[in-house]
Amino acid sequence: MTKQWWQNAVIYQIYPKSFLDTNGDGIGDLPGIIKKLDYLKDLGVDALWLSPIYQSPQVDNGYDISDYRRIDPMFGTNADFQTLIDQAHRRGIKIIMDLVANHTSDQAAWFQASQKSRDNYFSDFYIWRDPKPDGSEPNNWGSNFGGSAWTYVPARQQYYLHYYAPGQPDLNWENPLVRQGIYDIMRYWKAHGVDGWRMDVITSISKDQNFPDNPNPHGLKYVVANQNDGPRMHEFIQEMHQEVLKPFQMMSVGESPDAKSQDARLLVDPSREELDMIFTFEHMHVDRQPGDVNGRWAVAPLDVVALKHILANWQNALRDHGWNALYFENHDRARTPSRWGDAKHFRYESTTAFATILHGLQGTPFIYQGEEIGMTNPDFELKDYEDIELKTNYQKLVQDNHSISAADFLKAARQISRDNARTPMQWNATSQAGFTTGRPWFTVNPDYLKVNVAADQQAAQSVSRYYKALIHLRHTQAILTDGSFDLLLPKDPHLFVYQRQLAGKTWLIAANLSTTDQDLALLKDWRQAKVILNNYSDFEVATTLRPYEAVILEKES
Ligand code: TEU
Ligand code: CA
Repeated sequence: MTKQWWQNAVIYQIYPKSFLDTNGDGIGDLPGIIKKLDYLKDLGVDALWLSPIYQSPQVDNGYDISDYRRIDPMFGTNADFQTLIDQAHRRGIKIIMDLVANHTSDQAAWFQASQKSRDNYFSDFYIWRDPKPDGSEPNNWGSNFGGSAWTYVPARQQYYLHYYAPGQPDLNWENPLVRQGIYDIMRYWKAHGVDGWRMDVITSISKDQNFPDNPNPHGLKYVVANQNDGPRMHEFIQEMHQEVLKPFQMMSVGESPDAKSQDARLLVDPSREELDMIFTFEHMHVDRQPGDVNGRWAVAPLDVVALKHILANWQNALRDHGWNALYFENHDRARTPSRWGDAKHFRYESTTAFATILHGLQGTPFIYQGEEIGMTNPDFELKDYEDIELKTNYQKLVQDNHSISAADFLKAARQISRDNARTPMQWNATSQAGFTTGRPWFTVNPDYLKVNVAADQQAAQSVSRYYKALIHLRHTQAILTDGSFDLLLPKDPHLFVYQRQLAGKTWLIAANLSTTDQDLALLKDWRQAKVILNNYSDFEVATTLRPYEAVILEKES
């Protein structure tokens, strides 16, 4: 099978607000991204996914869009974005935009019209329901950002649905005019040169039209559950494929919070003509207590066996029936060395060990800004955080439910909260890490004097040099894109080891994901092997891997 461009690609995610500020207002901007295109080219990435840059009231950092055809002035102008597309293309770098199609901002023209009355052209663009006879919400659905998923509007004497903030009303995909409106937006940006889409919570677009109460095992007032994979989801995605993705040849990677490896094929098997790839959340849940009322704030130590099991299942399930999107970090996830590794004692080693494991798999690797220099979680206090998810969940769980203490919530926030990834990019050791000459919109991680691009590039142990090597392998070694996959030692609680094979070549990819030496007896069969990559400069094939030691070895058969 001939490969699509994205199957040989490494994609870099930019969170524009925190990337580089060029006008001193403390907010990253499009000229900042343009300025760093040579940096990104040098890193070797093939495409950039930009988190939303459209006009937005910023209730959820741009995931609440009020005008899908206009760049938010805080990021620059539409002309700046055109320059970015053109300059990126000149360097052979593709541009992927974030499509937020499950919901808009409440300031979007569609919603402004829709909320006015029950009988205008836009009345049915959103999901409106009558109150219950006692005036309360239509059902017990909860918002991801706390409280009910329904907000009452007196002008209509009805509630509208929002899975996220009240400022993020859910679109009514049952309405064909809504669907065509979204496809129009996609074609508009295609005309400007955009190459593909990352689709925000795309699996939430179809809702059960009976709007049944969610099961309520913990006896809560509002329950967040069953937001994905609604009855018409596949139909809607297939329609989008026919209307836009196929005729305009746009790449797609959909966010799919509930997808498990068994059902992933339904979204990404090419024969079904839906999406190219999906982001699963399954492997993001390997450090939480299952079934806990506090959800993702009920943190637990990393379960390496579960991580291996999940990633291996995805490798096997999608072989010849789809393609994996490989990621550990993004703007909703914490920094891997802090979350799963040891940022204090083994920052370089643990960052590169997890990178080796991820980039050795079949699929398209995604790198989140700062990941390539091993950025870490800041140890903030509660007052320092900005994120609406964190604030609303604190209110709900600590102050209303009393199901977690303030101290434990803070501990969890430092471990897994979304803000960990959103601190400004650390370019150098000058004031504000070189991110801005002004006051940054969000506190720079105090470790920037040590952890920054300039320092990393000079360092003997350079995380970015290691990432460059991984990206180079992805571009030159067919075994990474096509080779078979076999997980070894599935039950070992510390070692992540697997083999890839193609055309008489075998690669052993092995990492010790612990802080102590671990025996790996099978290495004795690899004494003659060629070392493709390693993260300890004095690596020799022995039968022990040191803390977070990682290696890729090659044998000809
Ligand atoms: O995320 C969807 C989503 O499920 C997360 O918000 C979730 O709450 C978090 O990852 C913890 O599990 C997408 C965007 O990536 C996110 O930034 C937005 O806030 C959200 O949709 C709403 O648009
Ligand atoms: Ca700026």
